[in-house]
Amino acid sequence: MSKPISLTRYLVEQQRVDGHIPSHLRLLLEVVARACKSISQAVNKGDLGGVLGSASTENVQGEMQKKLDIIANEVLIEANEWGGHLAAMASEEMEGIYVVPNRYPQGEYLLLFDPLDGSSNIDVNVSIGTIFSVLKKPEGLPGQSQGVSEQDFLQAGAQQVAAGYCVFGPQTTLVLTVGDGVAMFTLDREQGSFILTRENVQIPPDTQEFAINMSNMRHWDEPVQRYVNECLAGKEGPRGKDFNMRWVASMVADVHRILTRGGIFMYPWDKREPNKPGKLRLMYEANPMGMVVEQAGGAITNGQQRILDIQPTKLHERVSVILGSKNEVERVTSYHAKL
Ligand code: AHM
Ligand code: MG
Repeated sequence: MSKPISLTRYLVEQQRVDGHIPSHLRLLLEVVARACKSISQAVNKGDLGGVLGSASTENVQGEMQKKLDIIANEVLIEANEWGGHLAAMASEEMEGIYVVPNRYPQGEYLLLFDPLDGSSNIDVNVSIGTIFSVLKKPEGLPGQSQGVSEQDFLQAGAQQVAAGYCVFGPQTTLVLTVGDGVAMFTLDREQGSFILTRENVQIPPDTQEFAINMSNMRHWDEPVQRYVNECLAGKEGPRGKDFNMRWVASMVADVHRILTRGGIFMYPWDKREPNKPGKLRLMYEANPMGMVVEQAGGAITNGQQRILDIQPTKLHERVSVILGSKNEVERVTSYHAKL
């Protein structure tokens, strides 16, 4: 049997191949993985660690924070602030950006994260995860100050240099792309390291499985209603085949299933809050998942355009999301075009 390949070795090899990733990006990804290990430990302890339940505070989105949302946010900040690889961080749980303090060296990367996605599942022992996105800080014009601002973060998802997530489920699995396909690493708890378990992950282009919160059906727009109704009609309907449905209510778990066996995931705009483009956040949920999904041969749109082409206008911008098996995503997107 061939020797297991650790995440460290995988990243070192990525660095060697044509200088595929610079050393600071390698360091950054190792630190993010280490933070994910700590978060995984906290998640695993659950009630024994006193980490479940609400923190009685609200985040910038007006959502109640769970204790683990705050713990995971702190773990990521503390792990990443001193290594010299980052200029600043941004998170679902912080209103503004977190600039690396002056006492540490400033790096050239920007890190965005949703520290614990699927918060509603924390207390009920269902899979949750950490999502992360890495951008390069834009180079300032000669004579400009060297500081970092929120504006530096407002780059389209296509500019990401790395992205991924870590799902805390029956196994803890880190999924990563540096723009050269998607690799999965399973946490070996005895060794304390992530081990490469799948490479060149590919999402099948066709599927018979969709994921959407059906309780919102009456609020959706016509194209999404049409698509789901056609799936529900099964063999006798226009699609001529039966569809299965799954909804974990943790994007990380739903996306992980899609990477494993295909499928389509939708969190579309709906009429409950017509002024919001959607529920999910563009910069630290849709964009990183979009990079992973596209690198695995899938697609992601907001119904109108490729999500990775959207120019963000604010850090906590929301977006309608349709992602997964390419042919299904294209079908739903084409229904929007016919409006
Ligand atoms: P969160 O970041 O506050 O946890 O919200 C995002 C989550 C996604 O993981 C998931 O797909 C969705 O919200 C579930 O929403 P709903 O509870 O409406 O089904
Ligand atoms: Mg989230």
